[in-house]
Amino acid sequence: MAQLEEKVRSFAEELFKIGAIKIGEYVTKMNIPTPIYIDLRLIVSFPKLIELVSDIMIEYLKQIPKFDIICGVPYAALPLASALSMKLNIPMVMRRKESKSYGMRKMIEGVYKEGDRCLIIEDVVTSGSSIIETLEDLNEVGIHCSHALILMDRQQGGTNNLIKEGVTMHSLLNMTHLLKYLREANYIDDSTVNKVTNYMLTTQVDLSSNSIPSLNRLKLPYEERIAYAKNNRAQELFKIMSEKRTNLCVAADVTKSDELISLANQTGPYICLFKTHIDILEDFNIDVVEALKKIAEKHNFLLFEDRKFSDIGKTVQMQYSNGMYKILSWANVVTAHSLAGAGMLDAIKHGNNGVFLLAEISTSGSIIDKNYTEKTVKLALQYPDLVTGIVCQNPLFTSEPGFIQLTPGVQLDVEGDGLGQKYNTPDVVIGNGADIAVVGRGITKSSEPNVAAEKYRSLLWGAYLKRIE
Ligand code: 6AU
Repeated sequence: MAQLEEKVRSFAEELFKIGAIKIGEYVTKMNIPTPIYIDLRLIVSFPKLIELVSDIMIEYLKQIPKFDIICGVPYAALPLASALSMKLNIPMVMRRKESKSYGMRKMIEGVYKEGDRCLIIEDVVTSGSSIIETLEDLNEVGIHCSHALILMDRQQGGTNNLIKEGVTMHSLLNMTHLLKYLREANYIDDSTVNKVTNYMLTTQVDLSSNSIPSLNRLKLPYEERIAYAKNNRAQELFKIMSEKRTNLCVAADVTKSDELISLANQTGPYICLFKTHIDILEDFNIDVVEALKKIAEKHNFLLFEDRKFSDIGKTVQMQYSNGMYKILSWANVVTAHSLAGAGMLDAIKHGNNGVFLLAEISTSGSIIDKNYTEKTVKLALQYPDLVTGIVCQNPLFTSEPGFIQLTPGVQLDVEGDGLGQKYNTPDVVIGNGADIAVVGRGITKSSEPNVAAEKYRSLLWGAYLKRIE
């Protein structure tokens, strides 16, 4: 047994030496930031290491009941499963990641029969979700699996999640032992051990609950949410918001270019987003947006055209790029309605830009219902690279810290505008989940927009600090 432990220790050290263990700021497959990243795909380039791993695996097999076939979870575990299959002379099957679009659309390749007992091989387990996907495909064709042999258990809930599926997990190495061996070899220091241990304990993934409690966006500071955002503009916004200490977007709904430019100059120091309805300008000229771009750069905010695209993809594409406003050439983010569905989102995907999808509207008598709102949120979450956030009035996606809730309809001491608009105070909207609040007439109608902007910024920021406390 001591000999086996020495082999496992040397396996851990080798992993570090080949660069398969990375310490720093990374993100896991489930989009959770992590201070340690383990990339076992690298070991395909080190045959001696595969040999060592297969020897250790064979030792572990003594604890596992007999099986008829082996299946590796694609892709990282495939070379390990092949090595084991050859050493033991036990056949292997392979699970496809996607089914073929031709032929028999089989998910499991290789020879097997109903009732075969299978051992699943996996490299790293966090939640166990990849093993569960493989298990489902194997079960579908009548193959039974009750044991999985894995190289590395991150100890973040995988064991429990798999037990619920009837699978016992056997791991060669777990995070506790990995940290111990690396510390003893002086590859890492005590502070790394503490940081990773603390992370492991606080970031447990329970696949049977719909949300991950530690990922409540309402409680996370903006700077910590950068790591969860997939859309570049969302990342930029979180950065600007943290640096400038502002979650204020001004809605610059004015009809003259010089007024628009003056508003940008006056409110610039206090905002993260400058929102326009460019088509309400009576004297539009492309120079206006050139001027706005310069002010945005000077004061570090993003330009946001509230175009509320809603047509078929092809038309939206032209509305976005062409015409006299050439929105794509200057707006960093835009708004869109979700009613045309995924095709419209595919059509407006452009480089770095971002979209806020409208899931709720701030007017009384709106005909948007719960079903539409839920479908919009679902659609938005399917486009994390494109969607910066969601325009809404309620905390609809609290377990998705990478997306931004943008809430308009904010003004102090006013309940409505007589045309359907409903207002809430900064405290109320931040309490209702807003990450960025949009203030229009509360600022634009003030005799001193700079003073009003600073007042709203300070109130909104205070409410946010209270929320994350
Ligand atoms: O503060 P106000 O009422 O002067 O301005 C609110 C701004 C306007 C609206 O077009 C916009 O916010 N808006 C939106 C957005 C941003 O899409 C959605 C919504 O539900 N309500 C709303 O007022 O520029």
